[in-house]
Amino acid sequence: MRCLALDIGGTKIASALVKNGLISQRRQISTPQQDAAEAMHHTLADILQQYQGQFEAVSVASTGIINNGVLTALNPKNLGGLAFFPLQESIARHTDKPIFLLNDVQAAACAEYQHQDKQAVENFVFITVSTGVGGGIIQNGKLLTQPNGVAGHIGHTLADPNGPICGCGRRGCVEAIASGRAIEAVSSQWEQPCTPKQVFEQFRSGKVQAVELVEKSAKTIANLVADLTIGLDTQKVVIGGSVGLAEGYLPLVQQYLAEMPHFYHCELEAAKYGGDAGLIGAAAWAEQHF
Ligand code: ADP
Ligand code: BMX
Ligand code: ZN
Repeated sequence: MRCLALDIGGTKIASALVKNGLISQRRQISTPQQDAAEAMHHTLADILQQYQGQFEAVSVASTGIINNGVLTALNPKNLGGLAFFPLQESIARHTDKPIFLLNDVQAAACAEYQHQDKQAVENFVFITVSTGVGGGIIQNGKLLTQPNGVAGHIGHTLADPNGPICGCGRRGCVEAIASGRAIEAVSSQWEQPCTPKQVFEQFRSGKVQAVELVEKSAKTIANLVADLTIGLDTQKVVIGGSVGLAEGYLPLVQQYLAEMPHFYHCELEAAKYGGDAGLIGAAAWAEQHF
């Protein structure tokens, strides 16, 4: 089946045709941050138009809680204030092909789990460190999506009760400390304001304030991995997202995890599909449910 796959994140929207796990005609645009609902309707219309006549199904991996065809943002700040969006209906205006919807990180988990030895790894988690921090949990070989699409929102577990208020309204979430947006919230206030990409360049050249900021994020993710391991008997964690995949980040998470008692240890690696895990996973999900 030829699938039009979309990956809607807080920073970028990727689209591509996927057949037999192979990507073609990949495109990428920035996620609208102004008049977010109207802009999202237009963006989806444009994408559907670009690929018209070339697909048998549409599958969307999107940031947010995806349930009953609707996107509900746990952290609306990640989507230009968009808290609610009728994703299924918006796409159905432009195609009569079947439509499949899934959270972006649940989709990435689907993609990466395809490569695991299913006998050896029954409990698996994908963590993205990107605009936010998200998760896709596979338990006993099955992706957790039911009953409300919420499972996996581990970016909103507690990292520091005295930490900053998260966009979800709770204080001290992992996402409020470790995500790209959290890094930017700090680095944009520096005497010489920086983007997260620049923070990582400075981290790699040893600049103290950048090293401290990246270390704080990596330590928070290492603790999240430890909590998953001890709470769910997670056997392997794969990391993705532009922060998660930034050079030097994963070794730091691995180092912090290795410093913990052995009960908390878990195999950790980078996403094989890199920034395409959401697209590949969306297509795989559609194949499984076609
Ligand atoms: P999305 O959240 O839309 O899926 P990404 O995975 O690209 O998108 O994550 C976006 C976040 O990653 C932003 O906060 C951005 O500033 C940050 N970022 C982008 N490129 C890099 C990089 N090379 N190194 C570190 N952080 C990056
Ligand atoms: C947020 C949440 C998750 C999402 C995660 C990563 C919203 C809008 N999104 O925790 O659903 O999976 O971010 O999303 O509440 P990304 O945009 O960083 O890829
Ligand atoms: Zn939160």
